[in-house]
Amino acid sequence: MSNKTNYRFSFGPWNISEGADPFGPTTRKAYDHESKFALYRPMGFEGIQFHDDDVVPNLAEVNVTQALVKASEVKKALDNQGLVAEFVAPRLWFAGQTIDGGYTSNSANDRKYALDRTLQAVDIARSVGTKAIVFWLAREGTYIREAKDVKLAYQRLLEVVNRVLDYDKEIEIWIEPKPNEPTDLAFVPTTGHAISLAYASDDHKRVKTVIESAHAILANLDPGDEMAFALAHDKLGSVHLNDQNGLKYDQDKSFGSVNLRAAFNQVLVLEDNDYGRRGEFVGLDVKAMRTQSGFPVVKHLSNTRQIFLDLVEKARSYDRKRVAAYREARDYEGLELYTVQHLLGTKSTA
Ligand code: XUL
Ligand code: MN
Repeated sequence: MSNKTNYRFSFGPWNISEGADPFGPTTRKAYDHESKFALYRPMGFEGIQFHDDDVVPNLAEVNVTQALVKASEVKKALDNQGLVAEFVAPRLWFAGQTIDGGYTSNSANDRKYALDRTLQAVDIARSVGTKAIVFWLAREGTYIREAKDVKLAYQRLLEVVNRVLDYDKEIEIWIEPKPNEPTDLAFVPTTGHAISLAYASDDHKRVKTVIESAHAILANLDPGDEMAFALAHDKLGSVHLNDQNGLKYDQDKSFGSVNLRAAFNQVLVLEDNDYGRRGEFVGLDVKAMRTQSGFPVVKHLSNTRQIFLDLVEKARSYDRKRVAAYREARDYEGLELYTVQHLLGTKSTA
């Protein structure tokens, strides 16, 4: 039943972007990185999702101490604005050393770079005030499968998970699965893979997942079911709500903008399982359309938050007794009409 959670929302600064895609340049001016923080509270957000170099923008040019000083300064700035860091994710897909992946690269030197950068991201996370790091395993995979020994790759991933758990006894690792892009064949493509990796680790309670709607859809899976699966294992660290129009490139569309019913079912799963009661965020990962003008462009964020809240209302007014009766009678045709009319807001004829 509905728990009436007051949801807390987060997004990452990369969600305010300049409109570039692989086929064309930017269409909007860059909005100053630090000024983005001031946009959060007025729009109803309090959590910031960070990459390591969102916290320390010139990460490659500063030493370890300077990076941590910067992270503590960012924490102070966040405290002053009533904001919190939700997680820090090591960005292991930009530097030359990550061209063949980080933890699963065929180069030992490059694997060392990835591990060192990850441990530094743990320190940055702690300094900016969060105990969560996200592994979005962008380039951990291949363009052709013969390029890597897959079993060895999974062993290497597990080794890194264990190294991180051992390095900081309080840190949590949230693995964000994605089946493709930028690689063709990605390691850890689904929630099931992420959770298996968690259970194989030395302290599975500290290894969870972030489920992004679009990533689940790209794996031809239902995002709400993926969330339910993670919740059944108490392993839903966070969600990245968005939408995706079929099996294409990663679109990061506004939540519910393609498949409203699937979005409703995601909200139902979160509502019915008291998601958020321990402070978990409703995270967004959405991209504004390239055609959108303005400065800064943020409607896709406020729209997604609003669509989520509208669907929470729909979830709370969804008549569970009626649903139970349809289930009992195994009248799924009736249940379907009731559900669709409930979403449409039309008078029920079911
Ligand atoms: C990429 C993606 C990332 C992660 C954080 O598809 O979703 O932005 O959420 O690295
Ligand atoms: Mn994401």
